Amino acid sequence: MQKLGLSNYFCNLFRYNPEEDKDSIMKIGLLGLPLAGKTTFFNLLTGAGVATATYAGERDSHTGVAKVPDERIDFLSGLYKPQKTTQARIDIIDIPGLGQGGAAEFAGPMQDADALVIITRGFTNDALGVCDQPQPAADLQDVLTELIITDLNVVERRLERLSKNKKAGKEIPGEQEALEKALQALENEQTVIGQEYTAQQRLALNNYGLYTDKPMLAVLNTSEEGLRTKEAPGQAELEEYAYRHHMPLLTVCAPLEEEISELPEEERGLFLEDLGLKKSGVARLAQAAYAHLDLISYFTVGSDEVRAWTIKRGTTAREAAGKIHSDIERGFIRAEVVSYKDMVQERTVPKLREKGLLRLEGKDYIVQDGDIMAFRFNV
Ligand SMILES: Nc1nc2c(ncn2[C@@H]2O[C@H](COP(=O)(O)OP(=O)(O)OP(=O)(O)O)[C@@H](O)[C@H]2O)c(=O)[nH]1
Ligand SMILES: [Mg+2]
Repeated sequence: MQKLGLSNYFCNLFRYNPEEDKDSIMKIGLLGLPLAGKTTFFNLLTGAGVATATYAGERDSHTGVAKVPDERIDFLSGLYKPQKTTQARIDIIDIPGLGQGGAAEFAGPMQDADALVIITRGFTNDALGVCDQPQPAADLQDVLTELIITDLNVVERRLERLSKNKKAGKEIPGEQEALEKALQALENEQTVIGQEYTAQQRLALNNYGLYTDKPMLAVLNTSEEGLRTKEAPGQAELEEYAYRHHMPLLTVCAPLEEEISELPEEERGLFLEDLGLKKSGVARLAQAAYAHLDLISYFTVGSDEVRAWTIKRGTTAREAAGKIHSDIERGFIRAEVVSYKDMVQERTVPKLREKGLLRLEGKDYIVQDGDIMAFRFNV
């Protein structure tokens, strides 16, 4: 029997293969109209320092990694002083401005995304010739319409093919009904994700990676003044529009916040506070995305590594173990679990054990946000 972590005084015996969890990292696609500030926002999230556009015409997408800030992981790291601390990651894909080619032009990078973040322009910039009064709600609607049209094409084509396949007896259960429901929504200018489906229909739809079947968040990229006053031009309309479409809305001033993110860590807080912001841009996006996608974190701790893992709320202990390695999921015996708040209170394993706060849980235990977990398994 092997153990991962906790009861062995947090010594992680198991070396997982980082290659294996590549697919399980959340991917977020940034999109919007040209010159909305997508690449600037991408730089803010990833620190990648990609050159921003001086003209609308860039056709390459970029991929980078945003590390998800979490004060809990900072605390655990302080406690265990591990050789390595690994925050949760989000892969960010910066997609060029939607232009004449429409959304279909970026099918590759967008299809991969687990969620889409639509950036809207809330600033004017004379040097760039971006002088029109911002209309972020109209811009958001333009992007949504673009996505709806692209999905509509896919769904229509698929339904045509399906009638041929049907004759050949190659039907996926639930597919026809799911696509018809999606078609109806799209024809009414609604998103695919906004409809209700049976489990079977949902499964069938998942194969398509339709754009409007992805969770979406909206970002208003405004000026410094807009950020301070919370009354940027068009902000009220955008708030209303996003609310009606069940999209969380984040307000940023991407270039200014990017500058702040380059300052020494101890200075950043003051500057953010001065702008009326409690957290960095990446922290605000991560918080909104986790809530909207119903994601939570659990932690593994040890002298070698303290690490955050991202899972869907409702995940069982056994499935959560599979995030680390499929062997641990397969050979799962038990999980040793400590709640984060108990760890903050007691701080050592003997104390937790003494108070009965080190729990043994079986495979069907539903992992809670902030759980510190170690797995016993047999392979
Ligand atoms: N004044 C002002 N300028 C901004 C703001 N955000 C971005 N910019 C500037 O606008 C220009 C375009 O920004 P990008 O981030 O390249 O915009 P983009 O959406 O990636 O543009 P495309 O990829 O070409 O569609 C850059 O020169 C930015 O510095 C902002 O909030 N205020
Ligand atoms: Mg760009």
